[in-house]
Amino acid sequence: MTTKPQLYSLKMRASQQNNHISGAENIITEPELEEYCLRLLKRALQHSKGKPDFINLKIEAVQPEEILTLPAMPVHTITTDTPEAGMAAVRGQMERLGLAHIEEIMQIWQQSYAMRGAMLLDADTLQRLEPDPERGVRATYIDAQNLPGALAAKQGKNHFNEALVLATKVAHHPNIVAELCISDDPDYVTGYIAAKEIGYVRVTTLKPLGSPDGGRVFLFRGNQAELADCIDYLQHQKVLVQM
Ligand code: PML
Ligand code: MG
Repeated sequence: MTTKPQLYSLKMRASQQNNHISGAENIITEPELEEYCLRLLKRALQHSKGKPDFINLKIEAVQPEEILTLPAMPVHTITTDTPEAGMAAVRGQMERLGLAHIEEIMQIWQQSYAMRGAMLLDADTLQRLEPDPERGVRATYIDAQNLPGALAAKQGKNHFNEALVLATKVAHHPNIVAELCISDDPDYVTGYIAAKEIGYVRVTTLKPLGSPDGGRVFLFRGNQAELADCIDYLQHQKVLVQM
């Protein structure tokens, strides 16, 4: 009888004087662990945001029955040449979703640039919903499923693949209305708006090249019990995404 190898969640986060530099994660088998630890360590040490003075590698066992497997969201691309045109494209998608308070949400999005995690915002009352507003909420315990076509998502930094994995997990929760994202990497200007109704809509220019500004907002609609469920899902549910 052959036994399946033990699965592990591996997470890396790196910072410099408490400022976030880089974070990444995988869900992998025991034989892959050494290789992926090295990959994430190299990634922490070679980031365009600077040299970290703190690197944390966290390894936790995961049981197969704890994992939810989801198909990746459909992807669409809107090509824009300037941040202004990019932001206008995001506004257009928010209109398609029937969101009220679009301008307010666009303003509040900028407050997420200083946060470690994402902002969780009530889509209608605009109330901030994170238990710790400085830390924000983290959508974590995610990876691309280990299929041959998905290896690019697991090996080396691939902004698009990693974001599609995260966005697929986030949008799957019934009380998430949409997600807005700009990368905090100075050399990456493509961002997205994602939602169940519209899929993952990439917008190719959302900020000027060289800008370190970036952050995520998860728009929520629901009651208190649904909020608790949503935060627990985002932070604890293990998810593998079929790319
Ligand atoms: C990040 O750097 O964490 C966010 C990446 C956004 C990727 C957008 C895309 O290329 O589709
Ligand atoms: Mg980054």
